[in-house]
Amino acid sequence: MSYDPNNIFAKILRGEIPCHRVYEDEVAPAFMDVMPMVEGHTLVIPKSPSRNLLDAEAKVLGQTMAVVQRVALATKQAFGADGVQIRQYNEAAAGQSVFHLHFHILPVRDGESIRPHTGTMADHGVLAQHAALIRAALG
Ligand code: DGP
Repeated sequence: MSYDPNNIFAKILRGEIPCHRVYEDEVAPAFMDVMPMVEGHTLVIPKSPSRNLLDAEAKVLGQTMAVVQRVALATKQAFGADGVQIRQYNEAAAGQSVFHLHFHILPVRDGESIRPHTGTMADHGVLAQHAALIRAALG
């Protein structure tokens, strides 16, 4: 299957759709997931187009993981989490619904349960507050 440049994350990258951005460099932006599985659920998406990990360039994967690590540390600090889960889905059969490579960052506290992947839309005011916490942690 080929890359569709009209997917929702490509539109976010082009600035056609708003998002609650927490970070951006030449490799990848990070922004709040609108259907968070936990408080602070953030997405990192490389600027370079690929459907998912399976068709991404190895160099892009390496560069993107450095951003994932940086944002993971910030979400952990911002939400007082005890750990961070990284999730990434490849193709619909494996749970992928947006076909531009992305990494889910889930800061998790001890004993906290993670909501289902296909959740409900969060309040935008709350997402804005959470994004501000992560930006502050990023310094
Ligand atoms: P998946 O492709 O299954 O890894 O999940 C896509 C995720 O993207 C899902 O957690 C919900 C989130 N999402 C879907 N549409 C939007 C959107 O327009 N903006 C943002 N920020 N997140 C979105």
